[in-house]
Amino acid sequence: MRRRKFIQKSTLSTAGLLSAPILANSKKKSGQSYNNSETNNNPKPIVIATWDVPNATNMAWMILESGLSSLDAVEQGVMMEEADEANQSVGKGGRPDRDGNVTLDACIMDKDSNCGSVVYLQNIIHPISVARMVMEETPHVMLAGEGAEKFAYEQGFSKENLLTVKSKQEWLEWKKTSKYKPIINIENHDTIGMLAIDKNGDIAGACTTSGLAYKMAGRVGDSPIIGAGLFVDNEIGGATATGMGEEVVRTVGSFLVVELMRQGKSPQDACEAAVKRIVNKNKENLDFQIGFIAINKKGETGGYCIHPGFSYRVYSDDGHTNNISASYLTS
Ligand code: SD4
Repeated sequence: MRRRKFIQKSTLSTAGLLSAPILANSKKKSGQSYNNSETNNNPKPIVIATWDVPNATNMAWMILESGLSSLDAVEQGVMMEEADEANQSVGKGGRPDRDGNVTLDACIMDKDSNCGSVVYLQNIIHPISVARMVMEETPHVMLAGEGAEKFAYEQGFSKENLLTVKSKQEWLEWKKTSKYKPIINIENHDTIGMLAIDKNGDIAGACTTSGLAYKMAGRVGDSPIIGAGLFVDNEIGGATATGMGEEVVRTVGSFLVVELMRQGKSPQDACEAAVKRIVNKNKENLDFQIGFIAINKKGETGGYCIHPGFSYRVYSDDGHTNNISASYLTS
């Protein structure tokens, strides 16, 4: 079992958490080489993220520019949204489940196919960093619920009330009718999935969410599930998803996108094919949103969704843009 304590627990504050992962050395299984037909001989940093999250992509870009790894970039990038109380789908301020508990899911994957994940995590503002700790400090991939929370405290994370006044008020309002529709508001959800390539040409990804608003207690979606909400293969590329997690899980969506790229599709075509796979299984009922974004080893990007309204941020040498995703349905 690998146990490297590279952060002094006693010095970890919220501010410390924000900077700690930058200081942490990306690990481990180094020296693994690939016979890679898609070798990028002139790697240029790039970051792509679901939704219009300029603060997140800006942070990731700064980290890539400074020469740190794509793993550091995606972690620090999505942490911006986890800490942003105004984002009610991620981290602090996330909408609670039907019982009023904010429960968070996140996963992270690096260039060597190491991965870590937390599900149903409460009271911790940065589930993505706990997921990274699971990856780096345990022999496991996934920790859930109380065990994940206990592990986070052992690693020096502090306990925090994640239910903001605004999210609590909205939940109390919802409780008056308690209509349980596990259908995402297609205009208003923003699980943050992020993919990045660093100066070495290595790819990493992260995905973090509070899941469906007012979900059943214990419900977990696609976002912390490697292959569903996120998948990275450093030989090929990476993909991540937002939207109705159950449908992404059923098709192992992000893995599917990467495998389609392996078969020769561009990131754009791969995202489209994966969305169409889901559409074909749900022809009678498309009142849910799915959005995929993808990047390949060459730094080409793509995004596609079912309903109009999804966008994704890209930051590269070419600029920092919000891209309106093409969609299967036009209205
Ligand atoms: C989930 N995929 O838990 C997530 C929901 C989502 O913005 O994308 N929310 O199913």
